[in-house]
Amino acid sequence: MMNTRILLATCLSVAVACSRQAEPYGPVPTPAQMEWQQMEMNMFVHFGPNTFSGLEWGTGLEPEDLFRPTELDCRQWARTAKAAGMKGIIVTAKHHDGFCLWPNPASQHCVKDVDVLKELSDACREEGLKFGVYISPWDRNDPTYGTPEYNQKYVETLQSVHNGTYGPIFEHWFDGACGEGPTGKRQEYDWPLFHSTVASLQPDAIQFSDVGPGCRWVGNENGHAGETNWSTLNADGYTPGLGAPPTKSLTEGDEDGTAWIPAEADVSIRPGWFWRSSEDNQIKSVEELMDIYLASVGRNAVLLLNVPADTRGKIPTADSLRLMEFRACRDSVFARNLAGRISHRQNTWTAKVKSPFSMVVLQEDIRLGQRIRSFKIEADTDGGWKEIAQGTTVGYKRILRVPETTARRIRITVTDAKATPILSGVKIF
Ligand code: FUL
Repeated sequence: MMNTRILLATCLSVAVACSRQAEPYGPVPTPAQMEWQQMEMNMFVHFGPNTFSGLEWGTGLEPEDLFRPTELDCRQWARTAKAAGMKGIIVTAKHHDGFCLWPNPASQHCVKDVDVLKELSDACREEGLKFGVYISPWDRNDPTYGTPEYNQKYVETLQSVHNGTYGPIFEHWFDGACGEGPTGKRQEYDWPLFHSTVASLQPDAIQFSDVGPGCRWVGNENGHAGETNWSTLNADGYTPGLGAPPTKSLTEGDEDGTAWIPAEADVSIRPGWFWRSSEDNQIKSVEELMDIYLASVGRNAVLLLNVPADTRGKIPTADSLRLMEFRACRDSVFARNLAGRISHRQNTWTAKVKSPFSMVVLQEDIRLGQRIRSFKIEADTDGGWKEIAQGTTVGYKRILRVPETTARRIRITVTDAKATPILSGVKIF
């Protein structure tokens, strides 16, 4: 009887402890958002009439035959992205000039004898990459832009891309930009209709915009998330574009945000988004790319790195080489985890460590919600425990570059959290 009671009590307390631990706190990612977050780094490819005109924002008046790549090779894009360590490619299927890189039944302003989306989606599948699309709502070519009719055309455009012709689409980019100016056309976008169209055809597609619902713009085009970066956002009452949340919320999220809308940091490897020969010598250095990586992936965001295709329809050799150097650099920095077995007591995690080290990588189990508000990192050096870094949020991944440190042990203490903190990873490099 006694044993049974003890057994029962033990079972109960374990169950309580486990269920308490496993209880999610606040908003949590959907399985598709979780998968998306784990991709960490994707390639953006800007390609279209602007590649041939040298403009960043085409006028929409470009003749269709301006777009004439001489050696279009989407397999080369996919091989390059894969070798660079990217997990997916997002292409500008339609930029602001309205030109469609696929034969869009809802538009006359399209490619004539090639379907770039077909080539690229096939290439991505062959290389094991995911395929995504950017389809600009702002359209400088469509004569109906500025009238309710345009919303219907845009929906037909979405349908023709998301109807399965190009397989599963992992991310849909709703760009909020519109440069019409005070005397320009004003379009009342039917955002709920746009979002529900994509959701009904591709339920797992992460919908990017200033307010999600899948992921949010990070509020700048430098590839930098905030040092504090919550994956939660208060999106109610805001819309993409002019009605976007304040930049601080985009960059840092909202600690008390009611929806899980994590940040995506987009940036170009060149000064412009589209290729132009005059920028061939301005490709970002490996140091710049590493800084971007640490400020995006290292701050709980997904990095979307733009590498534009040239007039041949290929990723230029110089950009591709830089991507390989960037990969080699990451591989060497993160080659070997120097942390030994980790012991955990309350809000503190301690590990033996091989020295010297200069990077600390922390991860929270975000399936249970983002909880950590602040933490500190200490090293057990010859002079005793010494604080080497402190930070605010962790989220899916936080990478801290610390002064090169020689120590016997390392200790991470969560100094403030919304609920019991759960670190799922502590690695030292
Ligand atoms: C912006 C656009 O206006 C740029 O041309 C570029 O496509 C960038 C990624 O988004 O809003």
